[in-house]
Order: sequence, then structure tokens, then C-alpha cells
Amino acid sequence: MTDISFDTEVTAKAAESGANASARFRERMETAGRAGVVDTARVDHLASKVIKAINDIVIEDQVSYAEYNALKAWLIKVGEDGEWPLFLDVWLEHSVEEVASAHREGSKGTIEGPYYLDGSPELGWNGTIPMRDDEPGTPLLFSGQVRAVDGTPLTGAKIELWHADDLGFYSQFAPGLPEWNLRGTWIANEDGRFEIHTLRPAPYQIPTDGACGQLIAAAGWHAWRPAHLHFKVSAPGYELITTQLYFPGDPHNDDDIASAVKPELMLDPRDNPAGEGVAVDYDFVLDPES
Ligand code: MBD
Ligand code: FE
Repeated sequence: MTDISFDTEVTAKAAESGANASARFRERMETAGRAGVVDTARVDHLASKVIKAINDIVIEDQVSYAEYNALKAWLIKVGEDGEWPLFLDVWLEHSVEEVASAHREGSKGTIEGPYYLDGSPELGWNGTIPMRDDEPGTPLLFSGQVRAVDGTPLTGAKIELWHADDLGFYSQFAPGLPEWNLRGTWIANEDGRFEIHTLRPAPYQIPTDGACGQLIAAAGWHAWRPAHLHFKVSAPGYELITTQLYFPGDPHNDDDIASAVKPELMLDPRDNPAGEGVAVDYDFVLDPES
């Protein structure tokens, strides 16, 4: 079984993330209005298929009452722990993203996960992400250009970045962090270029103390995601990209619990010639809106 030896302060923090993620998701769905409403015929089609698939498994794998009741107890706990966003984003979102982005010619995207917030502080084209005075981590200079698929530099494109701190916590989800810690928005300059000053993120475990952690332990899985930076990149008239970028050599690049790594999303960092830490270049290429 996997090592899940967090200290109690750390696990208590992790427990709060689920409730916050559920509350934030609900708020976003309310502002989106009818965006969450799906056509009756489509609900009938999809719900019938899901129910049939599960019934087929029960028959095929001879599921017992003990197993059925363990499932019922677990599903109740997922809700109580506020972990539906975590569960769905870890084990299902990657397929939804695959369907949604199949037509794209520009940069690859990947899943959003449960911890995005809009409205992070604007930091010009080359600002430093908000962080604590003693924020642990290696400095990372991330620079690049936002372009259209036809090569046009996209002046004024918006680059939103969010990532976990060195212990794996996201601000506004885990308690005790400054409001916008390690979250920021950059605006590409006249050449479509940007320069982000942040820290290199650490490998990350999804919260292990709630229902998702219980499933992971019961099944003998691990809870790791490789170290990652989350981005949303957008410009008027272009399709927004939600993506994540990863670092070569991470032990979990090949077995991300959220199945969200793609070869195109691997960075190529080098020692920063102009300062401390590491530097990396990565360009974002956007598809025009159809
Ligand atoms: C994360 O930080 C994350 O990126 C995903 C996809 C799921 C859980 C936590
Ligand atoms: Fe993440």
C-alpha cells in the first residue's frame, strides 16, 4: 500500500479542500445560468447507458451484497466530504477533455481539475506571482508567446496560472494561505510575449483523508500527480485553452492518477542563465473560434 503519512495539520487542511471545491463549483454553475442543463433525450440516452453498464458489471463480476453496501456507504461519503469535484476531475474529466478538444489544431489542452478560480491579480506582461515572503521552492522563469494557428502574435492575450505550494496546497481551498497565493494573470505584450516569475511546483498528492483517499487505499493505488502548472490562455475571437504543463523526470509522469499528462505538455527547463533557479520557454497556439 502507498505511504499516506501526512501529519495531522496537513491532513486537516486537506479535508477542507473538498467542501471548498464543491461550493466554488456550485457558485460557477449558478453564474453560468442554464449551461448545466442538458436535453431530455440526451439525458435519457446517457443515463440509461450508464445504468446498464453498471448493471452489466454487477452480473458479470457477481457483485455481493457486502460489496453493494460498501459502494453505497462510499458514495454517501463522497458527498459528505464534498469530493464529487475531486472524484470526477481525477477519474472522468480527461475523457471529456479529449472529446472537447479533438478538433483543435493549436496547443494541446488537458483537464482543469477542481482548483481554478477566475479573477486572479493582473501582473502585466512580466510580473511575479503573489507568494509569501518565505514561500519555499526554486525560482522558475516561464516565458513564451501566444499566437494564433496562422502565426499572428496575440497582443493582449490573457495567461492565467495557478499552482500548488510546496506542500501541495492551493490557495482558497486549503486554509491558512494568502487569498491569491500562487495565482496570477499576465497580459501578453505587443509581440504576444509574456514572462512569468513563479516557483517550480513540487509533485502533488490528491487529498488522502477523504472518500477518494479511502478508495485509493482500499484499491492499493497511489494518490500522486506529477508536479504541474495549470494554465488558461485566452484572447477575444479564439478558443480558450485550459492546460497543464509538466517537468521531465518526475516519477509520476507515466502514472498520473488523473491521466492528464500528454507528451506535448512536457516542458524543457534549463538553469536560468540570467538569475537563480530554472528558466523555460513555452508558446501557446490558439485556434480561431468557429
Ligand atoms: C489537482 O491539483 C489537480 O490538478 C487535479 C486534476 C485533481 C486534483 C488535484
Ligand atoms: Fe492541480
